Amino acid sequence: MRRKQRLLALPRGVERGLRIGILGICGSVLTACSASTSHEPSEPAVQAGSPRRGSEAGSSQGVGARGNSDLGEPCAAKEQPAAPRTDAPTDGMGLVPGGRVQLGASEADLRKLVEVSQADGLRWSRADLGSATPTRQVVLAAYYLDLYPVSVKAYARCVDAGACTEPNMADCSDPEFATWGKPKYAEHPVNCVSWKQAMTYCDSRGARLPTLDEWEFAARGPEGRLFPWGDTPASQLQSRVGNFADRSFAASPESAGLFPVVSYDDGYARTSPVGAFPAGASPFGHLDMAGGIGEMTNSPNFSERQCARRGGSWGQPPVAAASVFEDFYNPDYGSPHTAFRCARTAAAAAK
Ligand SMILES: [Ca+2]
Repeated sequence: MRRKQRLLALPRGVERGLRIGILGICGSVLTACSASTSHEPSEPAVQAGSPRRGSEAGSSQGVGARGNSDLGEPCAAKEQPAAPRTDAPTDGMGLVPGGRVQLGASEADLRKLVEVSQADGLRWSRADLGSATPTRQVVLAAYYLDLYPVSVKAYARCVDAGACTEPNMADCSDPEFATWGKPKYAEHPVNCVSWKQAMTYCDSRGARLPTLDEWEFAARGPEGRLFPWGDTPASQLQSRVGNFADRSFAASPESAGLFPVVSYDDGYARTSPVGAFPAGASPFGHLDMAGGIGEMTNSPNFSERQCARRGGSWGQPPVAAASVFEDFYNPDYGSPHTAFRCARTAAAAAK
């Protein structure tokens, strides 16, 4: 029942991705989606049989074309030491401090999400949200994370250098909404890329995809905010904090009446340029972690047999941008609602 309701609530492209996703790699090897980050589950504990998650995933040394034959399995952590770095990154990353952190959706968070969804006319119940992202204590090493999702322009540089391959429209759930190959989208996130392409891009910079734990902590900070900017949903704010299924989306042909029309209007019916909403910055200064486009992590999802995606999308309502809202992607296929940013373990943490 819950799955059916979620499918109805998600945009067209995501629905198709979900249907395709039944055969996803991660689901078929779910028990192999392992973790090396120390987890200490708290209330409620992760269900028996749920994947252990979060880890150092495929770090590497050096920058430049490296080939991608050793990226590991989709959303399955590579058990290898982090590559030491001797300098602070100069390629648009921001530091996230390590330590013991509390993650996941508390019962209070879940009640708030229900309120947010109902305020936006969705009428979701607590049962519709399931467990969202279960609460857990995690020890994270300090890491750097891209301040923005990877743009088309940035990805094109990797393609031009011969280290990356172009997004494959044949494997994109809705190529009509792809940002690749369209000059006006040069500053927008590159979408319609697979997990392997994302990992290859990050690897070319001596980086990797973030784990779900890393992504969530960067978005919520030590206060455990529901959204990067705080606990107030976008539709109840005066300032524009991100790109969601808003009034602009509702006026577009692709909206197809999927969601109730909210009062919020960010001005974009589809994707938006990276960094367009500085008011939506996370506690550590990262942008676009809510709305805009869903982001890959290199961790399996909790209750769906796919890889974990977070952050909400231009084609999802504001509630889906809550940092604990459970969503996922098929690693084998691209989607216009999925992009990525890269992470790198900080030097001090790698020693
Ligand atoms: Ca929008």
